[in-house]
Amino acid sequence: MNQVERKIYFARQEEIVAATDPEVATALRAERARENEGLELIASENFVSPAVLAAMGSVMTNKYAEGYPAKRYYGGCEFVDVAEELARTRAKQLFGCDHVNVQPHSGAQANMAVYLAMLQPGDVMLGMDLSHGGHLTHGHPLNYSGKTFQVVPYGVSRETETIDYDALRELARTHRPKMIVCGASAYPRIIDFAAIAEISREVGSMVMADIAHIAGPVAVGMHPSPVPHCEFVTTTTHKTLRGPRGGMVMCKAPFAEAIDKAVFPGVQGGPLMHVIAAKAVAFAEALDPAYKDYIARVLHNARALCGELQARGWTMVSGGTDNHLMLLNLGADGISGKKGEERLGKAGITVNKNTVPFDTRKPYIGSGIRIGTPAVTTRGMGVPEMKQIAAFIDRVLRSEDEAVWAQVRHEVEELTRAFPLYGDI
Ligand code: DSN
Repeated sequence: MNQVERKIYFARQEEIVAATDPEVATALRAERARENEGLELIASENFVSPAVLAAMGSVMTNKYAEGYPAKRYYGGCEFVDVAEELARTRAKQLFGCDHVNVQPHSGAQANMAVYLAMLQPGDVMLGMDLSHGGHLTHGHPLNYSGKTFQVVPYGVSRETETIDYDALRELARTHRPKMIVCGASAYPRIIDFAAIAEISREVGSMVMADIAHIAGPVAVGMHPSPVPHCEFVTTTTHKTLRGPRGGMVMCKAPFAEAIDKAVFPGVQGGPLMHVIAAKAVAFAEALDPAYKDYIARVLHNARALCGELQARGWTMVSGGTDNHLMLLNLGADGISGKKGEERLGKAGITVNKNTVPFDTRKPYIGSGIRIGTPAVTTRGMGVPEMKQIAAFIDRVLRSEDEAVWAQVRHEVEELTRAFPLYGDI
């Protein structure tokens, strides 16, 4: 689809909505303009292809299909079965797993299904602390995982700000968890899944690796895969994987039945068949050699952006990045992550505030900002643009002057105009 065709396609889509609901159509148009005109640096966001979007906005949203292909509780499932089978086959090919369930509506529900399948309330679980880069569903006290299981958090070392595998081993030996949960939502370094699996074997526990953020690099072999080492691997499908918003669970063959039962009827009812169709499309795209090239550019851009920010004097958690994201530590005495996020937002640069390891500020304020390159790379940006973006971020974070932020916003719009997304508005 070329730019003109995209423009017509999206204008038509909005026109169809506008005929029934002008208010929602206005919001759709405004969101498309926001995505087009700004710099999207939220590490967990991306821009899906028109094919993925079209599959999501398709008639498959009309269909109830509780159950699994060829074993449904509703009639008329022959075509949604095709979509789900394609998604399953392609996911297996992409990650080399024994079994996959593509029905989880989100990453949180994928994780919940694994816990439901394998753990009993009160069981001991090791999970990475949210403030060290983990995830709410890895045992945070405010999340069902933390409320249901006895969670022992692990984290990064104060010196290196990278995962402290020795401390993790000690915790595992002391607490003998039933499950070790690894993976992260704000961790810029390679995760040694083989080492964690070795610890789990030593203490007789299982491992669940949540690769929501790094699924893309894992799929193309640019991050070590947890699949050979871990009993369970969960992911979302919309981050580096660049598919529709959703989740999935991969597992070793002996757990296949338990996982399927945990997803349905355990934690979910009817699957979102339009989203599953879009997952199938996204997996086909990820199997194309062009996707490997895309991930290589995401990683290259992250290193370039990180290096350029460091050269301008900014501190990065762990001193750099090996993946698609970096965590800029604004410092306990500097402006907060919240202020940084707000300021950059005024300049048309979207990031999210984040705690940094051993942060003294609350999560809603935070001392860091998380920055990722998947979305800007999808737009076609490369190293020269990363240098420009680093300069924008530097100017905005160092200035109290709204006029400077407005000037950067103007320059951001100029830059993004050269990389149109979904057709110009
Ligand atoms: N909200 C996701 C992220 O931004 O990383 C994690 O669930």
